[in-house]
Amino acid sequence: MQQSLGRRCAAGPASARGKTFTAIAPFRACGSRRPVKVYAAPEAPEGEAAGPSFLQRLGRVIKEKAAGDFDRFFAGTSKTRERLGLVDEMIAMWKLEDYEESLEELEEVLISADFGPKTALKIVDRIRDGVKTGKVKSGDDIRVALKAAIVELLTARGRSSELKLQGRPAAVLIVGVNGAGKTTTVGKIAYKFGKEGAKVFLIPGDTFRAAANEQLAEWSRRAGAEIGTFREGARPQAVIAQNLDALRQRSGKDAADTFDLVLVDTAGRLHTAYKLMEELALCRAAVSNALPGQPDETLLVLDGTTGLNMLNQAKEFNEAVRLSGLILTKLDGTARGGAVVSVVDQLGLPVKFIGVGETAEDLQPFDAESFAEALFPRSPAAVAAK
Ligand SMILES: Nc1nc2c(ncn2[C@@H]2O[C@H](COP(=O)(O)OP(=O)(O)OP(=O)(O)O)[C@@H](O)[C@H]2O)c(=O)[nH]1
Ligand SMILES: [Mg+2]
Repeated sequence: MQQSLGRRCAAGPASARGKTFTAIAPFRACGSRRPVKVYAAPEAPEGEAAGPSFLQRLGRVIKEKAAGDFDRFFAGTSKTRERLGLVDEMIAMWKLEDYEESLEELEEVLISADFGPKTALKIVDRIRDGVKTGKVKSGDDIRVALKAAIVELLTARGRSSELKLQGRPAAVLIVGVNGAGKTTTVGKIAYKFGKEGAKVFLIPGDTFRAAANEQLAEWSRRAGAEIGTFREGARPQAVIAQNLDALRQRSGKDAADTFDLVLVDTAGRLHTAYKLMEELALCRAAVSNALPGQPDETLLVLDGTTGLNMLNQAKEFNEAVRLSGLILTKLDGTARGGAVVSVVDQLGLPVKFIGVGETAEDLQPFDAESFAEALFPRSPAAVAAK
């Protein structure tokens, strides 16, 4: 309740870029028991209907602009594809009269390629339906049906791969296990949005080690973003709160100090470490307390090479901080993309971005069709026949 009230207060309807935030909404209006001030929505320019905000539009632009770097994406599903090579063999030997046997084999192959038993069964059931209704007859029909089933699972709860940013500033909390690629992803997102003209602020929420701050500071230089104050060994929730408080005071005084986007980096933690997960929930609360309705996005960074363990990670992180989406990194390596289908299917969380390298440019919006295509590329013969 408090959150939705807060969101209404914090969200800005108009094209906010460059506009002065004239009023500070009183805290009571937002239903908060804490005396926090909230960024008020700017007035919509006269004659202009309240459309999507600057950041909302930006999320879309970034999605549209990204040129699909197909080669790297293809390389990125290599581990899964290696195993899915068996699908090609199965398709080559496909006989409609023995379809039950073939579908059982297909299910096993999908499980071995990290799709997980539940999701593998769902996919195979869809193909079975296709066989029964006469839509799937040949081996090639299976390939088409497989891709369609995967795209369907990946998009069942909408194709919301763009970031949903509504507040000003909009806050994005980045979480994940150790070494998943969180800090790198924070840097890449800052770079992407900065390039489009957004004013980005980074919060060094990994207080565990000084090197984490140095790494983020380096990204802030590359991305042209400002970085907040770091305190090694301090409680991360306190550092987040302190930084947001300082931001609020600055923007209250000077509109030029108002940021569009705040990205909060956090320390890596094992999803099974209860105390650390509790700490993460407090980090999220620190963001909501300072900016009611925020974070607009809480994103789990998953190392694409992890395999099905990512499902357990996603479940635990979701429980602790209510995730809004996933970012899949290291798809340029020996990634095991099959598992992500399972995570999306079972948790209903969209994949927002994929990481395909270590540089600032190596972040792409997720596209379900390209992903399915990467998992089951058409055979060279089929491509030539087209
Ligand atoms: N190849 C490749 N490497 C990546 C990608 N994303 C991150 N990395 C690398 O993975 C390593 C770990 O990345 P970090 O961003 O430090 O990961 P982190 O989750 O912040 O790590 P901790 O803070 O220690 O938990 C670094 O060497 C990154 O350069 C990616 O998409 N592709
Ligand atoms: Mg880090």
